[in-house]
Amino acid sequence: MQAPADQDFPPSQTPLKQDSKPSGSKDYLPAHVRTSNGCVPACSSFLLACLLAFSLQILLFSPITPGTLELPRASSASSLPTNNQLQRVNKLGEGFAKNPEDVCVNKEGIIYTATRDGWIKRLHRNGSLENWKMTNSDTLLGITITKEGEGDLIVCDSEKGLLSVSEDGVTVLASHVNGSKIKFADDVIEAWDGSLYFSVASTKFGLHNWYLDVLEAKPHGQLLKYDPSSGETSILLDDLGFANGVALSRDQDYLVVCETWRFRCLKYWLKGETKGKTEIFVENLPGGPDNINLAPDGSFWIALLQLASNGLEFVHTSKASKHLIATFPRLVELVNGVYRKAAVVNVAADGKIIRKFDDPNGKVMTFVTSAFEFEDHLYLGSLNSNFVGKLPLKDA
Ligand SMILES: [Ca+2]
Ligand SMILES: [Ca+2]
Repeated sequence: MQAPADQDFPPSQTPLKQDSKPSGSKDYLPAHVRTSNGCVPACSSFLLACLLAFSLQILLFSPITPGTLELPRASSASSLPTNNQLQRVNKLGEGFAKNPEDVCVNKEGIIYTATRDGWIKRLHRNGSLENWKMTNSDTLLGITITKEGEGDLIVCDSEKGLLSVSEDGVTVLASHVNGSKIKFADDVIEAWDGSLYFSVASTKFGLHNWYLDVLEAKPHGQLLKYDPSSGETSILLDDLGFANGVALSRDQDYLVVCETWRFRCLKYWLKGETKGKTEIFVENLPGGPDNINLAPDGSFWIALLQLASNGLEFVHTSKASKHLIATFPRLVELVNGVYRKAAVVNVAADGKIIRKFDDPNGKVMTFVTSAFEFEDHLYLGSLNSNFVGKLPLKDA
């Protein structure tokens, strides 16, 4: 507010009004805050104390020590036109497949998924849905079928580690690495030699707190290898930004591992002169990559998560906001965009994005976590659906 023209006060000094006492008087206060019993200063102090206590509470009880997250920049990939294709899906097993995070199809065309109620479910070609094997776990994530779609099913359990599921039952293959319990196993793939490559999304946070890893934005992810001949598990890569989907190239000369909150996927070489080295496969994706699957033509299908809500992107560069949200988990739903839309991209073996399918306003599908191509159809898993989506690719 501007002072009247006939008054000239230094900017730091509040003008005295007519009823004010002279400066230096013991109980001097501007008239607008002075009261007869002096309760306003007490109230101000109380409010200040409350604010300090609130801030301290947030800092002391915040479960994260945040860094800042670099959100994807505008690019040709982010400007791929929206096309509502994911709104065209047929809903398989609707009502009987709770949050099917990952989907795969075996050689005979039987669809497998691991659901939140602990069942490994199978969808047969005739449309029937079978509760196949019970794992007694509500934290199942990525799956794969061994022997190129003809063997057993391998499942990542974010509590127990790596499980093998066959007609004979459920076996834990790997639960520890270097003496530590494997936490948050996320996705797995088998190589021709029987080795199982799998990801650990976070060694710090669990499945139910996964978004805290995004808010913290410090790399706690790993790529592990299980050797079936020795039964040993080893760490291949550390310090990954939420290690998620894993897939092998068509020739199995490299493996791709997704780093969700880095919006990129890495290529890890398994053969040749560059064996053991990593390079970027695709970066600046228009969403956080979740599961990835090799397509029959040698390209890859990657499900993308909307990690930031529109208009609330600033949260990811403000440490104070991150502390506040991490302390009050209900706020997570507000800033997390995964329940608002869905997208999958098809990326060529050279890392170029070929096409994108989406549901831009979450009308039919949100939080799509997996896309698996089989016989000209895409099978879609989601952490917010009670069905497996089936999309015909021929006219998409
Ligand atoms: Ca998988
Ligand atoms: Ca995943």
